[in-house]
Amino acid sequence: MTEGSSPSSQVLRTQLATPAFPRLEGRHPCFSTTAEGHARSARLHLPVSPGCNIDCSFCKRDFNRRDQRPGVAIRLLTPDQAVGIVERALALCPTLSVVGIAGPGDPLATPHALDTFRRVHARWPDLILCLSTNGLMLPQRIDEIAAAGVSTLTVTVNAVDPAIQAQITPKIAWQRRRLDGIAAAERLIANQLEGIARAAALGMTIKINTVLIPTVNDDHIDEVAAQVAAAGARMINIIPLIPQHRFADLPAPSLMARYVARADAERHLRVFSHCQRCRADACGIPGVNDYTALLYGDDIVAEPTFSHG
Ligand code: CLF
Ligand code: SF4
Repeated sequence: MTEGSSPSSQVLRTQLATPAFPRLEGRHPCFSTTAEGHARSARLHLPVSPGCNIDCSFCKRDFNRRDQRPGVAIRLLTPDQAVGIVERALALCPTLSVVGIAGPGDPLATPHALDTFRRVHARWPDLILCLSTNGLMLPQRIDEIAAAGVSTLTVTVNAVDPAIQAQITPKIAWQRRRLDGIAAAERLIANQLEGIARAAALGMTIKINTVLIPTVNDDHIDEVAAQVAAAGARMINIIPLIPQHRFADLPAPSLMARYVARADAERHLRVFSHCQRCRADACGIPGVNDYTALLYGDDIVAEPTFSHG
């Protein structure tokens, strides 16, 4: 038997040819799983969420025109301005089918994201609405999220073991108090898993973003994938750490470490492998075209780094 027709390569070919989410295939770049599907439609990110309620060790939020990474935008938009940007983006970008909110901070830490989604959904009910969050506020906000028209959800889950999570996110703001260390980690993990389960019960399609952090969570990916799959997630995106902020001295994961992590995750979930680590104001087909500069009338020069996705 040649390598090209081995059982494992046949499984891979079948997976690549079979949409995991038929309703979203070709319409949502981050929930399309065939070779062509993810490059067929565009997403627009609306940077309406200024603040965050947790403190990740790899996160460096900023407003600039250069960094090509989550957590960065040219400027913050009000919900009103965001509606104007959607109108402009629809005129500029013919394949636009998804409006997402993914920062620059956490979309559930302030009310602007849900306010924006409600306005966009009322005016363009056919657009797919996509939310990316750290999950701390998911259980409290899930009914509002569903009512606003959000159908695809990404939750960033970097660990399900509090001892590991406490290294990644050493403090959080919860119910007007600060929680540190293990207490913070336990609360965040519990809310993430409960939020995923409740979103799944409401019919949302859920992807997990997991930042692969050498020496911190690289031996833990199997467990993360197992627990989020059991909670109701359908896909996982393993994002290599770009060392910055308190993790500036860690190495970026090697190609082999990324392969092993994806293989570990694949035991439990479909693995998304086309992530472009988008800015909080990205517009276009990820990795194919970018209308952001035209949309805002500004030049953007790419400089790859990473924080929240
Ligand atoms: Fe945006 Fe994220 Fe929705 Fe996609 S991005 S909120 S799920 S519409 Fe996609 Fe960009 Fe990777 Fe995110 S390529 S960073 S996974
Ligand atoms: Fe908040 Fe996301 Fe930054 Fe973490 S990565 S501190 S969740 S904005």
